[in-house]
Amino acid sequence: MSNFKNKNSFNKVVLDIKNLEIQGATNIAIAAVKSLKFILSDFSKIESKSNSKSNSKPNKLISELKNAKKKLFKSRPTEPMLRNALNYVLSDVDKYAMDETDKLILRLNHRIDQALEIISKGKLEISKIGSKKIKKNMVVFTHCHSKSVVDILLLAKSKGKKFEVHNTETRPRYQGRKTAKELASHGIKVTHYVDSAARLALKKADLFLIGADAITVEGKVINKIGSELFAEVAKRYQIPIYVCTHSWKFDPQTIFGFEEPIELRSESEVWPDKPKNVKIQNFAFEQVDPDLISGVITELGIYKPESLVEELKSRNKFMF
Ligand code: RI2
Repeated sequence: MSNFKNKNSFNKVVLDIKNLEIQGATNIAIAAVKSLKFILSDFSKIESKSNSKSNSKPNKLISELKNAKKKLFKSRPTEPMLRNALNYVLSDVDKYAMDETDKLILRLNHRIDQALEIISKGKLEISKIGSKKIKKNMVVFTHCHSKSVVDILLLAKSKGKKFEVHNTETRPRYQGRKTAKELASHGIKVTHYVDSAARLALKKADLFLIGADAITVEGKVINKIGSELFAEVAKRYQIPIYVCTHSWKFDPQTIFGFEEPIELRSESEVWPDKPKNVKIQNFAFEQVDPDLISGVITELGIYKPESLVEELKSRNKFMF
């Protein structure tokens, strides 16, 4: 990209996603789709400068976009929503290789706006459906920071529902603190626990809400490390577990036998000055077995994990 500023801006988004400055699967997908606009605006400038060749072919633009997609895909490996959102914008870009560049730029900007609108409307639907699960005087347990879960709780609060939240700090990046701060700032009573005290929190809970980073064809939900551990405990105390997520978290590649990669993050995130001969395993996520999940709250409605995949095949055809 010729415009150094925009190239920096695109690369900064990739870095911010990688180091969790931009956190949460939905926010990551939104930031990735928006970052394509930096590339398109560079090419618009080139086009307007060389307006003598206004019918230039977009092959350079198309290859820049494909490189950008690869960089964004690599920024966090367990994020099918990022991949699905970028594919929604770019999957048929080769079809327009004979278009004029400026026409393709217009088309892609429109496609980006459509993707952002689908995600935004989906977030609202998830909040509306999920907030109905919050009953008066409930204790809700949650882990990590899921904007989908937080938005459900904030909407329930705005409807005058009285409930409290018990949540875990979520080592090593402490995303649970983000949840606690956000909920408390809206007047929701929050009790915060270290991760290893989650059983004490769950014993008091009526409902367990978590987000998701990925859903596989088998209906497995991949979410922050600790989710399956806490789901096992919740099962023991017969606490219903609902996953709150946009349907674009489904990974269509898992239909063809691909395993969703589980991101392994740096040892230094856990113990910066660890002894040389100590190995640290810092998996960001783990799989939650579909049998432990009461339902998946999506913008399409609430489904058992396995039946969600069938619904997706008819509703999100661009993925298949
Ligand atoms: P929303 C987060 O991962 C958590 O695992 C959270 O449950 C999930 O993304 C979904 O978040 P990280 O970015 O899409 O903290 O619901 O590694 O915001």
